[in-house]
Amino acid sequence: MLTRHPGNPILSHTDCPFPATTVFNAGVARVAGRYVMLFRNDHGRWGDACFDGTNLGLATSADGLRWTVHPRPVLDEESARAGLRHLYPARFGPGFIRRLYDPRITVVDGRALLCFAADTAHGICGVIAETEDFETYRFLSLSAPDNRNMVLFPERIGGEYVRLERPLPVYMRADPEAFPIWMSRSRDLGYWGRQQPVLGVDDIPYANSKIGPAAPPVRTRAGWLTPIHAVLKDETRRLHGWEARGWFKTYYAGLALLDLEDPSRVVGLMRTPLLTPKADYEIEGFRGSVIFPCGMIHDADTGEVRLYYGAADTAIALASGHVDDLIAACRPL
Ligand code: BMA
Repeated sequence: MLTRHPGNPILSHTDCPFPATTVFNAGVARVAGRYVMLFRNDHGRWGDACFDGTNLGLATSADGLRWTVHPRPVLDEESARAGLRHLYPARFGPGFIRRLYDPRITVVDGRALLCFAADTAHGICGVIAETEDFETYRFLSLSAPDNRNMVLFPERIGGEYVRLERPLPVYMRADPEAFPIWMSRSRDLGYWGRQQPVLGVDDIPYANSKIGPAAPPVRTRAGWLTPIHAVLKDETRRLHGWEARGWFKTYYAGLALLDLEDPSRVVGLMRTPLLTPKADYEIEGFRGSVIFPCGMIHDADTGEVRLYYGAADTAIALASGHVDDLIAACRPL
């Protein structure tokens, strides 16, 4: 369904002009005629399972293939905390944000919006921020813990902003009725409500542990084309990786189609993975056998769909296919 780019990985720590160790899970958008990428950088010692910190780096490109990394990270634990203090002046002291990661970019009504996960003193939260230049950010919302993997739809639906998200306690429940992927709506990007469950682990034949939103959905004639990540855990199979505790989870990319008017309705689903880890750069790294997409670009003129994904929590890779094949692969639930 998808073809891996022959130049993969398209970006890694060696491309960064600042301390970088694992560079992965990147949000990508096309803005004002160029490609913009925000990526996660865990920095520390190569091969060491403990990192010194995380930040988000910025890269730009004319063709979405060859990237230039901005000289400095654009957000780190401290600048993200400062941004949140500006939004909610009260309580966030030094060390409030321990890690920030998995950025996703969506342009809605011409506004570039960033969602990312923040491990905080209170638990994992989803943050939404707005930017004009991708170097400075205005923070708009912080979710209550525990929630992450937020992705925004690129249009308002029924006049409202819509996001997919993955509250953590839900996926931790062994109940097949528990749906990890949820949706919520907002009129102003600050107040979020009308939450609804969307998709469960039991819907995904190749997952047994957790699933979550991946890249922001793109509009097609058949519905919102919506990538997900899906996890299969097998404690009898230790996978490659520097992960000190041992690593047993394979992360696949999967694909769903959501109804254009009511995206809580799943109208199509791929029953097999969209991408399975098998290239060297997907198998070897900090956590081997991980494919984690955070960016998808649809070229409406050619029908090409590009999926940007983190490979083995170590580098950024690209695979592409045709929108018609992807739609055809999603069968009704
Ligand atoms: C998830 C997130 C991702 C990561 C994945 C695999 O829980 O932390 O950032 O890519 O695990 O390690």
